[in-house]
Amino acid sequence: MSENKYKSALRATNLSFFNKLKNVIVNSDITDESYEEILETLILCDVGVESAEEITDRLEERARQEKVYRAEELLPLLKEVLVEILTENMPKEEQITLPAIVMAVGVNGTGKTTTIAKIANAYTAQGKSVMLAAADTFRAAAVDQLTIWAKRIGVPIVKSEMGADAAAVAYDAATSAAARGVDLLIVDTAGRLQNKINLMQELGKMHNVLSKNKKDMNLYTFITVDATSGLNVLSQIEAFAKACQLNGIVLSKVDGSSKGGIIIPIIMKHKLPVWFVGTGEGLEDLRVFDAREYVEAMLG
Ligand SMILES: Nc1nc2c(ncn2[C@@H]2O[C@H](COP(=O)(O)OP(=O)(O)OP(=O)(O)O)[C@@H](O)[C@H]2O)c(=O)[nH]1
Ligand SMILES: [Mg+2]
Repeated sequence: MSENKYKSALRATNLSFFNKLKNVIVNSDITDESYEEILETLILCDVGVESAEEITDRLEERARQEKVYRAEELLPLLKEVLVEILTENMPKEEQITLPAIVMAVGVNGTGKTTTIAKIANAYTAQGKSVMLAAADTFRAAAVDQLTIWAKRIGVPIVKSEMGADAAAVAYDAATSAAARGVDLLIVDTAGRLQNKINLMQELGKMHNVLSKNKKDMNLYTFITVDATSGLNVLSQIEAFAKACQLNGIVLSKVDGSSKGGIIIPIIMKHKLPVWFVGTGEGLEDLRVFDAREYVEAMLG
C-alpha cells in the first residue's frame, strides 16, 4: 500500500486535529494559552487527559530548551515530541519471529478476521507458508468467512463444525502446523465482550493449549481494536491482557475514523507494540506501524 493511501486513510483524523489546532498555530508568539489549546485539542482528539498532559508538558519544555517562541513552530516540535513518546513506550523486541503461532483476539466486529487475511496475504507474498485456523466456532458464518479468505489467498485452513470446542480446533491446528513445518499459523477466535467472564476464560484456555503444543514455534497474541471506538479501546486492551498475555496490537479502521489519535494513549498506557494499522477492507489495506510515518500522516 502506498504512503499516499495511508495519508488518505488518516485524513479524517488529520482534519479533526487541524480544525481545532488552526487557531493555535497562527503567526503569533507562544503564550500559556497556546499550550492550553493544544492540550484541549489533544483531549478532544481522543488522546486522553493523562497522555495529553504529558505531551503538552514535554512540548513546553522542548520549546523552552530550543528557544522556540513562535506559535507556528510548535507543530514540527509537537510531531517530534509525539514520535519520541511513541518510540520510547514501544518495546522493540516483540515482533513476530517465525516460525510462529499468532492468535487473534478482540471484541466483536473489530476486524480480527479481516486482519488475519491481510497478514496471511502479506506473509504469503513474502514466500512464507501460512496456515489459518477457524477457532471462532460460535457462528457458522465465521468459519465460512475465513474459508473464503483462505481460498482467495491460497492457504490451508483447519476448521471444525460449528459449536465445536475452540481450544480443540486450536490444538489440531498447532499439531498440523508443526507436522507440516509451516512458518506462520494464525488462529481466528470469536469476538467477545471483555466483561463476559466465561468467554474470557475460554480464551485463556485456548492460549494455554497453544502454549503447551506450540513445539518450536513462537506464540503471540494480538488484539485488534477499532479506531472508531476511541478511548473505549483502552479498557478492552486491559481486560484482554488479563485473560491472555498480549504481545501486539492492530489498530483497524483508521480510514473510517477521526479518532486515529487513539494510538497515542494505547501505546503510552499499555506499552505494547502496535504491529499493524488497518486502512480499509481489502487484502492490501494493512500498514506496518511506524511511529514517524503515522505522526506525519496524522499531523503532516
Ligand atoms: N474500513 C475498514 N473496515 C474494516 C477494516 N478492518 C475490518 N473492516 C470491516 O469491519 C467489518 C468486521 O470485520 P471482521 O474482520 O469480520 O471483524 P471480526 O473482529 O472478525 O468480527 P467478529 O468475528 O464478529 O468478532 C467487516 O465489514 C470488515 O470489512 C479496516 O481497516 N477498515
Ligand atoms: Mg471474525
